[in-house]
Order: sequence, then structure tokens, then C-alpha cells
Amino acid sequence: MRTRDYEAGVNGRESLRIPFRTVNVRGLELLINPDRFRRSMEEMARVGATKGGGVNRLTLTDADKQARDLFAAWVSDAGLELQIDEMGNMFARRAGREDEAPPSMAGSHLDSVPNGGRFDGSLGVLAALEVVRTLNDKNVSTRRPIEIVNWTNEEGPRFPPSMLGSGVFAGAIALDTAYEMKDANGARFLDELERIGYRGDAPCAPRPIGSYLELHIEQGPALVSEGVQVGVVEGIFGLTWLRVTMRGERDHAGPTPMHMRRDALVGAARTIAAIREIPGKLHPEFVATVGEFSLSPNAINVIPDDVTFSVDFRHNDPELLTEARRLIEEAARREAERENLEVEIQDVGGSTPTAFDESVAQVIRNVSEEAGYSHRPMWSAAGHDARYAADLGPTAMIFVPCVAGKSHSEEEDMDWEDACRGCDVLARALWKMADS
Ligand code: HGY
Ligand code: MN
Ligand code: MN
Repeated sequence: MRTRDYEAGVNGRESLRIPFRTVNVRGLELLINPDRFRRSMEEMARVGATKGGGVNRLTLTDADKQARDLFAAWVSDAGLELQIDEMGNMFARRAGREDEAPPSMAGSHLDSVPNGGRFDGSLGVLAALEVVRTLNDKNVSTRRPIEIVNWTNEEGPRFPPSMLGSGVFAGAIALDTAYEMKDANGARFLDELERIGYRGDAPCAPRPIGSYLELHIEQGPALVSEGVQVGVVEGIFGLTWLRVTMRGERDHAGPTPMHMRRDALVGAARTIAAIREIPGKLHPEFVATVGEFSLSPNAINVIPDDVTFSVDFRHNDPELLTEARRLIEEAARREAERENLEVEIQDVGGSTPTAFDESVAQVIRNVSEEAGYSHRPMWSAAGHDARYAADLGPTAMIFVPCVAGKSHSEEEDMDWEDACRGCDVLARALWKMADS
């Protein structure tokens, strides 16, 4: 893991070796305690740590359990009441003066993609924890209760679709559907949730929320390329996940003449090449990705007869998402016919584009101004649990830059100053929302 000595900038502490790119945070008037926040981020980054400086914490694995247990211990140390629901979503609650009022929520996720980054998700959960620790330090009460959330299975690669825990919580996905999901090895979601001991009793169902805030790295190049410190996220792209299977005929790679072949890999390859051209036909911000691919028998001298690949496509215009799906299906059927293959297109999940709440976005703008941080409006092309929280109450997100905009990779990195600034904006905004 790349580490650098932490400049003794905060409280004059001696150098501490941490895995973050560090910059002097002396110049920031922070509400939060940057040392304590960094230590928690650093300790969480060790859970499922990979040699390349990232984390491997697929949902409901032992590493996910370890992260949950660590978070639960910190929640208890902070004197919060921990509630775990039927999907394993974790809600750490700090009482409010009017404790019956719908809570002000803030959170994100502790699961990761395979060999992902150590900030994706963790930043939002641990920044929310740091805000509550700061309110405790300052003995500040809030009108509303505050709930920090660690959502189950935000990422999705093991048990698609992504944002599963928040999707069930918002009533968009049925609990039983989630429970019966199976991973590539046939393990069932419910069995894994019980195995790690996080199948809670609290109902995983819609309830009123006063507001929801999520701090996250941008995972894209806009903020870092423009030198802007805070992204005020006003909405989130819709995304659709499909799995396409093409079946042909297994045969010998030698004696089978080319005109007699039904090669599933050729049909899939031509379809994938066609998919790559679709975003350019629709919109500069339209994106499409083939991320999963499997074929059988995967033998050098056998014509492949069975190929499955995923398609992930996103935009903030629902009509373009519909058109993209039509074009993808058209390409798959065309190439299947050309190679005399069977083709099956399966829905794996998705979510619709959603505008966040303008009043919450305005609070983020105001507190960023107050603190003297530059900011700009933007939409998120990455999926986040805020998408489903927005169905239950006023929601918006705070983005901060990450190095080169890179994410879902062990190279994911950020300047410590940006992490602190994001946490500071979350503190100021959550404090306001919880007293509103
Ligand atoms: O896929 C996404 O955008 C999110 O990281 N789960
Ligand atoms: Mn994330
Ligand atoms: Mn992610």
C-alpha cells in the first residue's frame, strides 16, 4: 500500500504513516477532528486491504462482516443506538430533542467492488460518524434524531442489482426477491446474510425520513480537472443492467469448415463492438459498459457454444435509456441471426434517473460558501443509495475530488484535505438539517 508520512500539520502531532495522499490541513477551519477521522478511515482501509492499496470487501463476505463489526464497535463507543434491519442495513441513531421527528440521515456503504478503492462508500459512512462524534464532543443537541446508515450491497457485483439494501428499504425491490438472489457460486443472499450474523429484526420497509445526505468521492474527472473543491449533486443518472447469453454449437476447431460454424463468441464479440458505438449515437454523457464476460468451454481447440456478458448503461434521460435498450437488443438479435445463434436477454436490475431535492442542495451550497469552499452543481453518473433515499425524503449528495477521478480500482486515492473538507461540509449541512 502506498503510504506517505502524514505532515505534522494538525495539532502538531508527530508523523504518522497513513495510506492517504496527505496535504497540510492546517489552513482549514474544520468543525471535525481530522486526526480522529483519518485514523478511522485508515483502520477501515485495513479491512479487506489488498496489496495494491485498495480493498476487497464484497457484500456479505467475511471482510464485509469485519467492516460491519468495526463500525458497530465505533457506534457503541459513540453512545449511539444501533438498529439492523431485515436486509442488514445498519442504522446508528443519535437521539434528538424531538425524538419522534423523522430522522436526519447520512451514510453510504462499506461493501466494495472486487479489488476496489478504500474511499468509495467508506468516506460517507465514516464522515457521518465523525460528524456525530464532533456533535458529542461539543455537547450539541439537535431537534431531530440523526441516523448514520451503512447500506447493504450498494455495489452489486456479487448479488445484482446494486443499491439492493436501500432499494428494499425504499420499497422499490421486494425483500423476498433480494433474499433469493444467488451469486456466481450459487450462494443465496439470505443464507450469506445469516451466516455473517447481520439479518436484523427491524423491518426493511419505507419510513419517513427528515432528510438524507451522502458524502462520496466524485469517481470522475470533473472536480479535479476544474480545481473545484465541492460538488453539489443535484441528481443521479438512471442505470440499467442486462445479461446477454448467446448459444451456438460446440465443435472441433480443426475440421469444422467456417461456413458450418455457429460460434457464440463471434456473435457476442460483434454485439459488444456494436454496443460500444451506441453512446456516440445518443448523447456525449451517455455511457455503456460490458464488464462481465464468460464463455464455455473456453478451450483453445473447441468452438465456443455458450457466452454470457453483462451490459451496464446510464444517463439522466429516461427516453435515451429506453432507446439504448432498443438498440442493444436490436444488435444482439441481428448478430445472433447472422451467426445462427440463440440469444437470451435478461434484466438484472436498474434504477430511474432522479433529481435530488433543491432545498437540500441549497443547504450544501450555503455551507460551502460559509466555509469558503469553491463548489459547482453536478449530476452523479455513479449509482448511490441516495437514489432510493430520495424516494422517502429530501435528499442530496456532496462530492469531493479523488485523484485523477479514478475509482473502482486499487488506484483510487484522494488528498486528505479533500476528505476533511467533504466531512466538514457534511458536518455543517447535517447540523442544519437536523435542526430544521
Ligand atoms: O455502479 C455504481 O455506480 C455504484 O458504484 N454501485
Ligand atoms: Mn459508492
Ligand atoms: Mn462503487
